[in-house]
Amino acid sequence: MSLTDGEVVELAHELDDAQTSAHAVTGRSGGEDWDVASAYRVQRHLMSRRHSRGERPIGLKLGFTSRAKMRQMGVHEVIVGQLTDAMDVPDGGELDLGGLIHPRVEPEVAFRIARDVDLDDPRTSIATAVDAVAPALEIIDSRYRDFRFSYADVIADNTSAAAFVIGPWTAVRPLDNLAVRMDIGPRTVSVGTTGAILGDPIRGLRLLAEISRRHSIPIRAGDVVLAGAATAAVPLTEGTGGTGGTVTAQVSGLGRVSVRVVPGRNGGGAS
Ligand code: 0L1
Ligand code: MG
Repeated sequence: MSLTDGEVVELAHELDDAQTSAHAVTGRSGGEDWDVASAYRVQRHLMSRRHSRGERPIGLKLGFTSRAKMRQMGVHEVIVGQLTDAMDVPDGGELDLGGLIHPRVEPEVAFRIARDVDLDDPRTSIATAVDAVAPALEIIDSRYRDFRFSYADVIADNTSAAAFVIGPWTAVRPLDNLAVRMDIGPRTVSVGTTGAILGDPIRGLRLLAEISRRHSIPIRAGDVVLAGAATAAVPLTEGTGGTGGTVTAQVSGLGRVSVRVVPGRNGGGAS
């Protein structure tokens, strides 16, 4: 089912308000899915609203990149979201939980895109546009209550994107089997390998180009691309030590990236 322009605008405003007020909403599907093209239209409208408030687009992210997560959601395609400078937390900096609803953190790898990618040229290989890779952390924060959403819902919600941290950029190298570990404070909370990201994170770039072409999402020089999670996301709650500790991801051969989590200076906080 395709949405009307009015429905697209209404849903984008609802999701944007949920994000700015840190209050969760219910997905529109009530269990039934709606069409992916409409979902990317909602995402586009949502992002143009954020851009008009002064946020600058600085990259893209892939989601549902692990086979296990795809199976769990009954889908066969990754999803693409958009990053802005407001989501960018410096390596070693602070993540304020105040404006977030129920954040989770996941260890990732990131690509840096050196030149604009011409998505209309069938010979384009986005992998050749990558000039550096880095360890990364992504903080996801679904605007839907209890992270309950359909495939289209989560695309409309900009794939739960909330914040990200990029570690030191380093020369491009094989990424198909690097050990990944994420710690919160002294505790290791997840371990995995970059192979969990589509067998090799580089594969995500071709899928990114396909989806970006289909839904008119530009890929520009200087963009950061989050390739997807190497392990399950971990809630930033008291129980995980994630409301006051330092989260560190270590990717073998790439180095480490960290962020200090500070509980809700703006009065809110993880629930
Ligand atoms: O980055 C991701 O893989 C998350 C995609 C959205 C699904 C979720 O919120 O768990
Ligand atoms: Mg992610």
